[in-house]
Amino acid sequence: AFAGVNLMTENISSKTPWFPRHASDLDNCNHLMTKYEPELDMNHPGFADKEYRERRKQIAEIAFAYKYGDPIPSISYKETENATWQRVFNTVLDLMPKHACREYKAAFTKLQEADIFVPHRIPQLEDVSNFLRKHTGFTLRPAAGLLTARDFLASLAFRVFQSTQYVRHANSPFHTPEPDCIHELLGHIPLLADPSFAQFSQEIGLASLGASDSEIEKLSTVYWFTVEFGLCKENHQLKAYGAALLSSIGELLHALSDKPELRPFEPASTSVQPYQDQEYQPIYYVAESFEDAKDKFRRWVSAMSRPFEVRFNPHTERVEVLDTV
Ligand code: TIH
Ligand code: FE2
Repeated sequence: AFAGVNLMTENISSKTPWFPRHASDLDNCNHLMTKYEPELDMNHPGFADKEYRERRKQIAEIAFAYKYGDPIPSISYKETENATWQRVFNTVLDLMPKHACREYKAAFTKLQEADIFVPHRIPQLEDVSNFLRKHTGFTLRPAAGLLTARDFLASLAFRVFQSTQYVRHANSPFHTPEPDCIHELLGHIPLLADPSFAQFSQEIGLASLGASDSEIEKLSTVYWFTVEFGLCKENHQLKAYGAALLSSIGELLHALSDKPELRPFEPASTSVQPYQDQEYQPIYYVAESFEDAKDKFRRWVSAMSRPFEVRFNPHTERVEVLDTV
């Protein structure tokens, strides 16, 4: 596929949407989807809580000010915020042995050994970012809230994960309608430390660069049903690997009950399945394994229409564009 490895730009037409070429360009990939913010979403547990909204805003300011290369500022979390973390952390500890996939459990143990995952305090993103860098080369950037799919996926191409830093409302520890740092930390971080999963995440990101709006929609739907809500098989048993399941005990138990419909992960059909982003999912997709999901994903992506290919150069943190015609 990378036949004529001549770096080029001719195949990028004026119709190709802008995309970041260097990790520092991610400073421009911070557009938010505001519909689930506590200011606008009446169902958000913080909608009527002015103090909560102020706190969330104060923490989000850090993300707006952040620039490539900065260390991620540490937050001095309040006792109530640490207590919310502790409640979720302890339920994850209870449920993980039986319900989480083995890659998640292995990385979780490493995070405990590194003293990053402890019950009484929320980990700082800078420490987590340094941990990930050592294991898979992923790093974190602070995000002010739910980003547009295009911006969020683009960062994955650079092995950068955009992470919120504020904490869910104390009244609703076991499910929140928008991502918060407990979701990022307990849901996403362990698997981003797994090499095979990190590779899968980056490939979704690479496929999104310069893609059309409808392709972005499909890629974010695949992301939704895998990285966020994916189930997989392990010795004929069903396990969770999706971050939104592992950070939400409410939804995890729902997913593994007999209520939802389960279907085999198949990118062509999964990518066009409408999804539920406010309540528990009625449908989940089951992967045979990460390797199998990756194979299927690669085959599906190669049929996408983009007239160029991209490759990430980790030495320069640059995405190189390759001619494919
Ligand atoms: N519902 C998840 C949780 O409670 O942890 C957070 C979200 C992930 C994706 C969308 S909302
Ligand atoms: Fe997420």
